[in-house]
Amino acid sequence: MVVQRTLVIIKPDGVSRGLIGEIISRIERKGLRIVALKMMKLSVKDAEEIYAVHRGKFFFKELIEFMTSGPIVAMIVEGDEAVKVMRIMVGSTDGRVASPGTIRGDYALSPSQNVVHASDSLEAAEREIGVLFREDEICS
Ligand code: FUP
Repeated sequence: MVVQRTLVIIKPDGVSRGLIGEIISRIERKGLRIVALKMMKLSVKDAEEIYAVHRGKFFFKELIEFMTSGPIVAMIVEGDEAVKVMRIMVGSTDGRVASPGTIRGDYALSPSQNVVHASDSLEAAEREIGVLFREDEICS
């Protein structure tokens, strides 16, 4: 067993559409553990840090505007191979082609407003968690 932590964000569209409970339920039912959780409004600086790898790409400005457009729910999810497991549960980036049964496949119809974020590697998870959470906010 390889216990990992990953960062999951319910994006502004997920929050405004009332999907917080649904997404948290799926994570808990899977057997993953939420060890930190907060609703917040992302600052432009934090959004740019989380998506730093996309700086300069054609969709970057729109992505930052979207991620800072309303409240989000940020959480740290822990469990066996949590990074990979959450990515599978989230599904492909483009909601139009994400598989049914995944969060994006079931709730998104957009290539950009796709309800959730989940870190794509252990290194990214550690970095992203550091952007949004202090050590004393994590309940282990
Ligand atoms: P993902 O890891 O599936 O969240 O996707 P990426 O890291 O490749 O992209 C991050 C976010 O940028 C996506 F959730 C949506 C947005 N994006 C676009 O708006 N257009 C694109 O062509 C690619 C990504």
